Amino acid sequence: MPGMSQARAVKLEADILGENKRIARHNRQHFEAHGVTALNLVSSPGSGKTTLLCATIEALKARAPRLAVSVIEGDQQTSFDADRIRATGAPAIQINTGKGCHLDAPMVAEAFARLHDHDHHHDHRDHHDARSLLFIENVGNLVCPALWDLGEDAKVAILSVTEGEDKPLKYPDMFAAATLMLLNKTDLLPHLHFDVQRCIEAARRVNPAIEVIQLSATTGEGMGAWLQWLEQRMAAPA
Ligand SMILES: Nc1nc2c(ncn2[C@@H]2O[C@H](COP(=O)(O)OP(=O)(O)O)[C@@H](O)[C@H]2O)c(=O)[nH]1
Ligand SMILES: [Mg+2]
Repeated sequence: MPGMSQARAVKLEADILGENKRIARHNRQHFEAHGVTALNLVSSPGSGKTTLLCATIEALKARAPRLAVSVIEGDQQTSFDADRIRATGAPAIQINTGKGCHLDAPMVAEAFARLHDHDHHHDHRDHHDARSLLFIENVGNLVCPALWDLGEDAKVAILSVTEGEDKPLKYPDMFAAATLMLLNKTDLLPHLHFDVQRCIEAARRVNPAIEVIQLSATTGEGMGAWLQWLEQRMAAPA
């Protein structure tokens, strides 16, 4: 940074991360107090996060009609993804990070407060005792979002089969931070040279405890296992 000593830059970075941790802790307590299971979806751009979210919301409408689901969308620009989510009927708040490559805990705190206001104004159903789901779609980026705690219950890494089975080894921080890896676009496997077992081994090498579900957001194959995972996570939050 021009005009700044290295030591000062390092101190500034540590302060920002420390402040983020403090607000992430606050978010976590706030989610817990509201019975919210918050999941932070991280991946490279185009792995299918928004497609999967829309399919998940539609499937949950049939499977758990009383479950409240809301979404915080992070992108550098545009509100395209929030518009796609709102088309399903679920409330969505778009955050634009501009030059930023990840969401941080203060952004999520602010967006959650706006979602909550929305809920109070427009939804008079009494679901305050029930658990609800909050999906946070992070900025598409396999590096930076790994560093930032948002106060989520778990990070879910989405890797699509078109990206190559070596990605967990190339971007280990992300897969080390994730509780679950969703291997998406399995409908495309017949057209690719992608070794599913090698990919799972790569993920387990950086994170032996990582859970893996293979699915296709477009055909719905494997969605049942993902919905079951969500239900278990809500029943036994961290
Ligand atoms: N074949 C196939 N395409 C998918 C699947 N999921 C998403 N896509 C496509 O991948 C592209 C990027 O999806 P999107 O949901 O916008 O990804 P995001 O950037 O991670 O939110 C779109 O053209 C989707 O239609 C899938 O399971 N199979
Ligand atoms: Mg998206």
